[in-house]
Amino acid sequence: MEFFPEVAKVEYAGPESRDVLAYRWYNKEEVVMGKKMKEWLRFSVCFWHTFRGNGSDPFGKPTITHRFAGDDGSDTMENALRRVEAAFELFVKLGVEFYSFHDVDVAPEGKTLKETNENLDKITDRMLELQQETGVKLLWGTANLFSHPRYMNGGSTNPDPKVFVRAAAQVKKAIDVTHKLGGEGFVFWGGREGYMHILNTDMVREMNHYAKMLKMAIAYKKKIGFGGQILVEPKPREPMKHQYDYDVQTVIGFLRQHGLENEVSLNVEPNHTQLAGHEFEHDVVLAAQLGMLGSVDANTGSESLGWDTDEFITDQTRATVLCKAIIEMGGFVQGGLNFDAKVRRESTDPEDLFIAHVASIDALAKGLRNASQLVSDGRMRKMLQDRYAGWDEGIGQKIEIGETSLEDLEAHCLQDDTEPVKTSAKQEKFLAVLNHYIS
Ligand SMILES: [Mn+2]
Repeated sequence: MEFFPEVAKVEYAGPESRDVLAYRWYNKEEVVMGKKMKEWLRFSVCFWHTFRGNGSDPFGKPTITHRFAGDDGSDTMENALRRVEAAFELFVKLGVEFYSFHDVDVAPEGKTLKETNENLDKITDRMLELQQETGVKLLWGTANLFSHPRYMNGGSTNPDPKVFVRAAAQVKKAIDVTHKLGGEGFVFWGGREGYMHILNTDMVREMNHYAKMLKMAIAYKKKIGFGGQILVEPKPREPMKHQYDYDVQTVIGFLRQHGLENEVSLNVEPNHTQLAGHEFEHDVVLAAQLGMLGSVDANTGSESLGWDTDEFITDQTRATVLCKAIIEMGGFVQGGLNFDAKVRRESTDPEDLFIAHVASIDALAKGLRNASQLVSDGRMRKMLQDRYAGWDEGIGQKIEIGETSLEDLEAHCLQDDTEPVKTSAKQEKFLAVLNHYIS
């Protein structure tokens, strides 16, 4: 059975094409800077928005009730099995190599944990067969510890240990099925790991409990021989008023506090970065430069809105700076560009799902082409090196290698008490040069 009969397989048609269901820039086998485009970009479709998103918002009921032909909108095993078939049809038609999912996206929850686990086993057995039939692989799996009412006060950070125990059982099972499916990662996104009010919250105790959960997950991963990376996904707020995984710098501090910095990488989502008050690319660039960028949830937000809109990236400048960071870190090892993005509530045609993915895949493919020129020309790198050139010699170099004390620097200053020469930061020149690579 065909689940999306209105859409054919999306092919590369070249830059002259004006077809929104063809790739103009994403030619997956083409080599760019020594690697195939598909190896640089490692595109992944997320299961939750694409197959479980129904367009509902806090003010309105679902607008998208039938995602694919034969979707009866129910949360039954029969519909869940149809849904995974439809999902793999979409992955193959888009030509993406990877997908991602939460446990509860793919299989209905039962009345007991045992029943829930049995449902998950059945569905993931079929997913494994579909992976083998199509060659599509699992980028990462995750446990949803935020939707069910039991998690309203948190999963790993819940004041009630009984909820922590239930969350741990769910994490174990989700790691098991991720391992079975050969997943390249397992993500912790702490949507409810935070607080709504500081007066009723023991922050340090909650964060320590969260570290305990991560440590148990790492121990279990090693015990069963799961080779995927463990990832934490920062987000500052929403649904909670404050979330402990605020941004990349906060999470790295937390990981180092608990000795987890070599065991856990970061799954960075630009829309979350924007909610933390940073520029779109800030967290991607920082995590990449610190060697902690495991994967990216490729999406963007709207500056005019204060919440997580999970939009597909279509902007060329954003796509280019994102790909610049990926090229400069040498590409992903086990991560990729996962479309944690959704079509709008008002985009109700099945083809909209395809058009959205094609537009973003193409924007990022063009971004990769732009960034490869930018990086290989080396102009911007030279401008950056020149700005810091003082640190490569003399007193700057001595400070960097730790050979100076405050007394040394006072003596140095007394010897040469001239004012530092004012040096332009050249921001406008950097932006002008960036634009030379965006066409
Ligand atoms: Mn995400």
